[in-house]
Amino acid sequence: MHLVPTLIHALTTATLAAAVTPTRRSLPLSLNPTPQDLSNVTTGVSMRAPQALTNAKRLALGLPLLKPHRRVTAPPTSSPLPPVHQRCIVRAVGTDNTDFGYLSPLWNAFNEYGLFQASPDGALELAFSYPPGSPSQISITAANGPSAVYPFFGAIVAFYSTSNDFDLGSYNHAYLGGTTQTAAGAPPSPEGSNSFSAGTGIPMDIESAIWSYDPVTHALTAQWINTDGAAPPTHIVYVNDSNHALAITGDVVALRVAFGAYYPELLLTCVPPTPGTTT
Ligand SMILES: *[C@@H]1O[C@H](CO)[C@@H](O)[C@H](O)[C@H]1NC(C)=O
Ligand SMILES: CC(=O)N[C@H]1CO[C@H](CO)[C@@H](O)[C@@H]1O
Repeated sequence: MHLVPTLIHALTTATLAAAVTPTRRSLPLSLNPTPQDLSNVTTGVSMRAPQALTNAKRLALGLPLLKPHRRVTAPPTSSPLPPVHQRCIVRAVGTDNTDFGYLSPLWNAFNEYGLFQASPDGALELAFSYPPGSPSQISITAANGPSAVYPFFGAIVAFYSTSNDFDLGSYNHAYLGGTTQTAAGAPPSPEGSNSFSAGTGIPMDIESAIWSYDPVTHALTAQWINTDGAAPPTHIVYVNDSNHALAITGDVVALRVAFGAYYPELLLTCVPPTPGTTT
């Protein structure tokens, strides 16, 4: 998997040498692979109405075929109380109080969430159910997301991460995009189906059960699980350059230093879609 970054790195080193902040290894300035990685593949994945490539198209493009999806059912709950069904839209505010508005249901060019809109109308609507209380390790569906093939608002290990593990001092990170479901508390699922991989043909590991929700404050927070099952620090950042991507990382400062950009850290809330509505 890291052959590809190495190749691209070799091709771009000359142009980047002057611009990159010194780190333990020099990185391209973009969190995503080069746009060339999207060539050919994007023909079937429009930004406005992204759709997964059919296996027929993937064959024609020389991409690996998608595995059939198996529906993962939630384990039975012993709670006698009926589950709470929540539908809400995502509001993003920087830790410095910058208001970024509402998360859009559209993906960026790499099939990641991270486009924002000022109006709550038509914003990305999340849907999830949980036993009464403050749920954690939940998978959340993007009810009006771009693709029913990747229905979960999940995390996709990023192209330039050196491993699947987050830690203080590491810029390792994961994009937020469309994923399939992974089990609560599980380590990254190897090459799980996801929107980024569908758009680029580059397999990446995923986790969907990363979310905690506070029904009182509406706070939506993320918790990554490392390969050894540990729960590292997890922060949400807005990659607010040409990437227009949301990502999670264990160390915001390390990420900023590695990519030479002051990416804002975000606090997300998931609020009722229409003012006054309770769900
Ligand atoms: C990203 O956000 C930071 C913090 O608000 C800001 O300083 C920076 O100019 C923004 N970058 C871009 C490319 O807009
Ligand atoms: C069918 C098609 O669009 N092929 C293109 C794939 O991408 C390469 C590199 O950008 C082009 O040279 C091909 O024409």
